[in-house]
Order: sequence, then C-alpha cells, then structure tokens
Amino acid sequence: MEELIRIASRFALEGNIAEIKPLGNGLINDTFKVTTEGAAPDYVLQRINNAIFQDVELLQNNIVAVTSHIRRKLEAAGETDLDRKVLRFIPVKDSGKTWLLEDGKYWRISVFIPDAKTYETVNPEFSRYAGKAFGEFEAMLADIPGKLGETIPDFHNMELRMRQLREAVAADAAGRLAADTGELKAILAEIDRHGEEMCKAERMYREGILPKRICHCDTKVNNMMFDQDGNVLCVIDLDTVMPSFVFSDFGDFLRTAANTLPEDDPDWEHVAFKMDIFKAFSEGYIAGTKSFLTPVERENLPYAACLFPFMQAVRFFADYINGDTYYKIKYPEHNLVRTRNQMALFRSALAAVPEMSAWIASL
Ligand code: GN1
Ligand code: MG
Repeated sequence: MEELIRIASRFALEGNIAEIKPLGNGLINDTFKVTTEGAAPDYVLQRINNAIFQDVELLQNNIVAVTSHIRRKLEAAGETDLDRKVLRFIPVKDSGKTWLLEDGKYWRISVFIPDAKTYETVNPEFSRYAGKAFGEFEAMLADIPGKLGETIPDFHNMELRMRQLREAVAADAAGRLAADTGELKAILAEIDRHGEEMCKAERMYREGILPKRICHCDTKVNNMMFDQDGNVLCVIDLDTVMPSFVFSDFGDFLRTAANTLPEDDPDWEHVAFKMDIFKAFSEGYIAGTKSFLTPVERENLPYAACLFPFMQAVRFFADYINGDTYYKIKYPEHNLVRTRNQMALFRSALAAVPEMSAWIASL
C-alpha cells in the first residue's frame, strides 16, 4: 500500500489520494483503483507485466496514439464527456511520460471512468451494442497516422501458437506429460486434428486475400464499459491494440460472451456456444464495420468464432504443460480446467458453423 501511494504520487494527479485498492480480474497486469478526496477524478493504477509486454515504451506509444486519435475524432463529432468515452493516461510529473519505471517495475495511471459498469456476461441486446462498438472502434482506427508496433509480435498468429504448443510438449518442463494418464494426450490429438484448419487465416494472409487492420485483440466482454442504461461508453484494456485480422475482435468477444459459463468453469460438460449472442453481436458488428469489411472477412466470421476458443485452448494448454509461467492461476490445475472449458466451447461453436454462416448471409 505504501509502495502504491508512493508510485501514484509520482504522476500528475488532481486531488489527494484517499485510498488504493485492487481492481478487476485480469490475468496479466496488476490493477488498482486510486480513490481521491473530494471532486477530483479517481484513477486506475496498473503495474504492467513487463515479462509479457517487453517493450513498455512501444506499448505506451501505441496506447497514446490510439487514445488521442479517438479523442480527436470524438471531439470533431461534437461529443462531450470525453473522459468517459476514451481512456486518458496521466503523465509522470518529472518525465512527462505516461509510464514510470521504478525498482524494475513499470507503472501507469489512467482516469477511472465514473458511473460505468463492466459485465462478465451480457444479454443479446448488450451484445448487439458491443458488436457495433468494437466495429466502430476498428473503423475509427482505420486512418490512424503512423504505424502501430506489435506489442506482442504475432500475438494472434495460430501457426505460432501451434508451434509454441509443440515446443512445450517437446520440453515437458513441468513433467506433466510424463505423468499423464491419457487425458493430456487426448487433448493434444484433438488439437492436432483441427490445427491445420484453424491456421486458415495465416494462409489467406499469405495469399493476399486477407488484410491486417488495427484491432483491439482482447475484446473480452469485460473490456467494454457500459453506462447505467446499457449504452457503450468505451473500450478499455488497450495493451494489445495492434495490427491483426478482424477475426481477433469478433472471435474473442464471442469466446467470452457466447459461452454459457465463465472461461475457467470446471463444469465443461455444460459449456455451450450461445447462438442468440452470436446473432446479436454479429448484427451489431456488421453494422459497425460496413465502411470497410470485405466479403472474405465477412464470410469467415463463423470461422473466427471457432478460432478463438481453439487458440485460447492451445494457449492455456501450452501454459499448463510449461508449468504455468504465463497466466495467473489460483490452483495447480487451473490452466487444464481452462483448456477443457475452451475445447468444449470450440466443439460447440464448430457444430454451429452452418447456422452461423446462414445467419451472416442473411444480414
Ligand atoms: C489475458 O489480461 P487479460 O485477462 O485481459 C490475455 C488474453 C487472453 C485472456 C484470457 C496479453 O487477458 O490474450 O485472451 O487473458 N492477454 C495477453 O482470459 O496475453
Ligand atoms: Mg482485461
């Protein structure tokens, strides 16, 4: 706590700090809410996980480029209340930078968005709004000046994720495969059966028929802020905003919002892909992206809905085999439980592809 106050005080905050408490449930960074006294805004303090985001300067440059671009657009469109519609990062007092390096740890602070809510689950109506909002987010970034760097190179490259899984298997660093009684091998076999099919996006990219665009790349349902009436205020958690396929944003939202259960629920037999959420979200997304979405991107949205549970399963499973070095875990089997859950979601989404395709074609 004292460390946190000392860190927060290095930033050019308004008001005096009253308290600092943990916030949210991200798997990568550590997040805190900084409450101030009186009318000054509250803030969000984050310790950036620099084992994962190795180039914090590039990361923050991306985020500042994105948030100031969006802010300018909203201003030009006559929007008000901008601090609730786009994140604002606070500079460090002595350096003017939006990040602080102290004792080997990286920190940043943004304005806390008041009277806003995040959700772990959404109904079809909110999904439609979210689809439109993520689509419009991509549309706003279509003309961002300059180039954004890849904060995590090849982040959503399925071919890379398959290679990383194979490397994890070959090393078996935690001895988990050696101790396997059959389940792990069965998961690996199932992943192998679908791996090539799921790497379709990379092939289309090499063939020149699929573009990369600036995407959010972590469109989990809880990364969107809503006001009390269900209107979308803004998109948060901008660490992974970078060039990617639109499948990233479409697929990752559905991975979290269309699952009947949370991504780490052990009851994987009750995991299913919710078509009502898919239908509502895709309606919103196609409306929000009508200025740029190509027929190839559009036709492959059902593939994207399968790709993201699959990719997440491969990532969780590789981390399990590596001995849990990437994602925060709460108990030893956590990454395996997450893998089972995401594989079940993948199977359910895959079975729904014909229905998804018919729906997209009808829009
Ligand atoms: C991580 O930090 P968080 O929870 O927003 C991860 C995402 C995964 C997600 C799974 C940089 O996001 O890619 O989809 O966990 N972020 C990174 O819950 O790896
Ligand atoms: Mg998050």
